[in-house]
Amino acid sequence: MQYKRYNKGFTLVEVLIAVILVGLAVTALLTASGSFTMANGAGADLSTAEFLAEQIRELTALLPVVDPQSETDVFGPEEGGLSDYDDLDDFDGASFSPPISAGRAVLNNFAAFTQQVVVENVSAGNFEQVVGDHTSPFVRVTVRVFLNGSEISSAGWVRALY
Ligand SMILES: [Ca+2]
Ligand SMILES: [Ca+2]
Repeated sequence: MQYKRYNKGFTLVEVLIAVILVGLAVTALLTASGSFTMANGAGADLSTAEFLAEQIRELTALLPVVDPQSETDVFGPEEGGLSDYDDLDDFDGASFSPPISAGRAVLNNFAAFTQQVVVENVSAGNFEQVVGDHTSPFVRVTVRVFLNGSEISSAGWVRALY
């Protein structure tokens, strides 16, 4: 007798359990795709930050480590502003917000980002050790990239004077 009842279809309890299971599965899927979207957004910001640090690297790559005229007399900018910067240490302490491109163009599309540049001399035997300005032939450049005031990426590299 009882097996006939099963053949007639699903009981209310079975349907309710199925509905709950489907609901749980959908919730899990939505949660997973939500965190995926958030991770994707953070990834895009990080890619932008790396791109912006790379702009500074490209911009300064062809500049001499010290000023062509004053050489090691001055550490920092001898000239007025960004368009006149012609050596690496001119960029020490510079902060660009909106950030700039390798061609020194203002990148208004990335106005929420800031590039901060630090240029320091480091010991020939240990690039982690900062020494006095112009007292070693090695210079370390650090670019920190901020998004809305929070640092999200940084890049550093070392250049040699000779
Ligand atoms: Ca200069
Ligand atoms: Ca300089």
